[in-house]
Amino acid sequence: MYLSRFLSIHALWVTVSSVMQPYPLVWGHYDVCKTQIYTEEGKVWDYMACQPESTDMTKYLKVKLDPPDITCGDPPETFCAMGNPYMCNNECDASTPELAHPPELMFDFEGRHPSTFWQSATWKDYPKPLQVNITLSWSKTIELTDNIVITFESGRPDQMILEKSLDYGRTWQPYQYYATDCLDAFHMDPKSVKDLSQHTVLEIICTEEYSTGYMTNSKIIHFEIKDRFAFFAGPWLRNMASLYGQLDTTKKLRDFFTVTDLRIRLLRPAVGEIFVDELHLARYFYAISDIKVHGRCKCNLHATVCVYDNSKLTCECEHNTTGPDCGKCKKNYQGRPWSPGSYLPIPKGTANTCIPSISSIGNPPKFNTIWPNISSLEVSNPKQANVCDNELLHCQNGGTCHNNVRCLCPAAYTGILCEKLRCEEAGSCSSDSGQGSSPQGHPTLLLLTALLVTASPLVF
Ligand SMILES: [Ca+2]
Repeated sequence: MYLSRFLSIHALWVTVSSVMQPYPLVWGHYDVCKTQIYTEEGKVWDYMACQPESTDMTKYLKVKLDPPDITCGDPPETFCAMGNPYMCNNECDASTPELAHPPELMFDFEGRHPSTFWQSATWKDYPKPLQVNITLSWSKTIELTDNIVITFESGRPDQMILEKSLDYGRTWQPYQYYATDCLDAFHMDPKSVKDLSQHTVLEIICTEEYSTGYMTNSKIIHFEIKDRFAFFAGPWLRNMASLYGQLDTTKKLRDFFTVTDLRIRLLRPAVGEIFVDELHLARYFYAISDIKVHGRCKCNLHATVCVYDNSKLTCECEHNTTGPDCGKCKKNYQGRPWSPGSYLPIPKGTANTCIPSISSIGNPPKFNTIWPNISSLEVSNPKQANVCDNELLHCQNGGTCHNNVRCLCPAAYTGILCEKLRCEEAGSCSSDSGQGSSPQGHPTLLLLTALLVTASPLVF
């Protein structure tokens, strides 16, 4: 008795299911999916929201160039030196390793001098535009966690568009336009990320910040992820609770930082002058020494590990979820609708584990029938089998939780958490049912907002 009380008072955290990983400052914890704890009931699992560590995603991508033969050196050609358009005896030769500039040199280890870089053929077909698409594909949804940084070895392009895809390259949306003259190139007023705000953070802008010509020192182009985070988390990203809250409740914001592919569309090389020097077209080309993309596998807060196997990234799903992004419940764990984990409440979040299917733990419940006590069934984890409680698994729409096994729903509602309108199930809702007074479409959002407000005082 004494021992059990001792254990319950000093809850003993014994087993960590996942290898503890150092977490980047920018995202905080969420590095453990579950731990075993001792309670008076014995050893049970305690589940938390979790996500993989943010890492260098260029190790896992496939790169594709369009046109495919746009890399210089086949046949060998000469080009002018950076900064000296009249020294045009540099050679690119694809068949000589020391003189070749293949695409993989955009992703190799940098820090050496001189830099290694990919280079395009020169603009010898002027005035036909010299355009190159560089597509980076992960075959997996990933979430960007840091700025995309592209380092040029040539001058930065006069016109460029960074695009993203969320559907493995089927459709593309612009992420940011880059030009020496936004109005002229894209009919857009030039803007900087600093001109945006929380309310306009998703606006797609054209920036002139990164396109100044040939002779300048800076070679870098950014797509500013951190500046966008800072609208919610403050300039030093200290108020992460605020950012997490927004990501949890605003799908558009979460999707903004999520990609399966990126595409760099190089539309016009650095000219640096008003007119193209037609006598020295070997001055004009694109060369990129490095591309940085930091992010993590999107696992819907149901995994800390993302494995790279057979050239493919896959989440190692916990919480009885499955699929490449842990986007559905495992077979026999369909006891309630799948939902992503939640960052809230800070710092451990909510796992939203999939629970055993009703058919797998006994007879399906009927309305007005109390479920049998689940702990008496053959369920290995009584804690996991909770259908509702007063902390995280709230019954929705005014329902009350009965013995943690069933929500008693108001007459108009049904579903395991009273999340569905009864008329909807019967197909007899009038057109305005479910609107207005019913929060049926957004119970999670309301719950999260409530958690957010109680979790910490937030400054937006
Ligand atoms: Ca390189």
